[in-house]
Amino acid sequence: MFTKLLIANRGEIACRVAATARRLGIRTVAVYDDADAHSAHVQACDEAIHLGPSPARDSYLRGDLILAAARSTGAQAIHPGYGFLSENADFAIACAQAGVTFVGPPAYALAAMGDKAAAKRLMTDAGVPLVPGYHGPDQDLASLQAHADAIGYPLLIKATAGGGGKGMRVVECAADFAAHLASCQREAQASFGNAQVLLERYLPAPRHIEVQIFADQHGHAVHLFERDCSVQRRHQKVLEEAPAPGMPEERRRQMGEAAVAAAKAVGYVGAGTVEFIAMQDGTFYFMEMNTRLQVEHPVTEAITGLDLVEWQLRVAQGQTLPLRQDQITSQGHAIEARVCAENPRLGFLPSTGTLHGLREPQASHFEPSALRIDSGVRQGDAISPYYDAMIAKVIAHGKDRPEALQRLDQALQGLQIAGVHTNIDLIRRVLHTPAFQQGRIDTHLIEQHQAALMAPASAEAEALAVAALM
Ligand code: MV4
Repeated sequence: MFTKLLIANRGEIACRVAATARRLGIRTVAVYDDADAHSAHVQACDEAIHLGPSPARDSYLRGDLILAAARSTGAQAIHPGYGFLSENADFAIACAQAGVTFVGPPAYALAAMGDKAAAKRLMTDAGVPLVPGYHGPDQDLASLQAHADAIGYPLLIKATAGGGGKGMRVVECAADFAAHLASCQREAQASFGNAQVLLERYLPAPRHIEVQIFADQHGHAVHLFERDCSVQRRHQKVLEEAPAPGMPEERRRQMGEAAVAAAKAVGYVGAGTVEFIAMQDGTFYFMEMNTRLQVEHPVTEAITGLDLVEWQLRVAQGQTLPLRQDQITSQGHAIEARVCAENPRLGFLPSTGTLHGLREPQASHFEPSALRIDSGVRQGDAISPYYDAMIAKVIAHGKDRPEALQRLDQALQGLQIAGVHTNIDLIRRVLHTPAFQQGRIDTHLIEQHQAALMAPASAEAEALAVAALM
């Protein structure tokens, strides 16, 4: 094992990685910007190095400063968390050149999966199912229009350098294609410095089901089951659960095998997520592969009882995977809610300010593992406009889905936050919709229930909420 790890991130994920490192006896180095000098992640680590001012490009995205911090503290490895430098192939290469272990996949896998068209071509060869579409090199209007007409409408134009919903256009008919293509290419060029696009048949109201995979440096690859992340708002996930509601065992096996085939096709190493979209009839297609540990990894940890950060650290040091596929099992149901500082009544505008109050619900003495709260902020901290507005991830586990949902609802009711607006009320309303309760979920659920989810709370409920804060 390496003896010192630099954590190139902030907030809850930096705290999360530090907790596992501490448990394994690895010393930790935090990095921080001007605003984070006294933050939770700095206190969670043994040492800390200041990077620079607050915009991430001057601090958490400065690979050169982060490598200098690793050198000056003697850290042998860097865990990038998620976001920031976690999927940056150039940074992975710079780490290798500096003789520091990057706790993540090899640069070639980051590059291969970062290009969504190249990733899809790889998957075709590996026999992983793809949405009918065009992922080739032709990029002129006439060729793309011909490919689009052959695929049929409605179709989607996606930036090959995009992902997570950025740089996407739905085209309803052939006559609209040229205008949407031009607008998508402009946005792709401006956002990613790359105007390349791919075309796909548009699938209405799909489910987002992703499979957690792990691979080691010795050619072994396994999956740790799936997560259903369909409940989202404008591509921001709101609720994530495992296993996916209503998934038959046979399809779980097929998706798991497809995800492992995807990982093997790129020679993947480390933790990864293979994202599929699934139709209501169960048909599923490869969407993209995320080459990092994801925000929602705790639901997988809850059902498998495994520590994914520990696996990442073991794999990064050249150890073989701790378990074979037949030794990985799933128990019960887990669900995570992302509690964010935002104002649903103001179009989900980030709600910045001081977190005057933060009181977490108590875990049960009898079922301590039924509730987990991952947070990187404390009472009195500022919620700044610079970074994402997530205050906490609340993860509940139960013997089955109804028990997990009930425990999450109860935990959210007991989570008291003052000083900023949050989406807690919205999440609890989603949990109470009959569609969600029955597991009839898709990516349009929040949109479809917009009116009921956004209606002002009754005077009585408001009064209770206010009383609870006093
Ligand atoms: C799609 C789709 C429908 N048809 N592709 C959005 C994020 C990116 N990872 C994939 N996305 C989609 N791709 C085809 N061919 C609908 C979505 C989509 C979506 C996917 C997952 C989670 C939420 C979503 C919300 C809107 C659209």
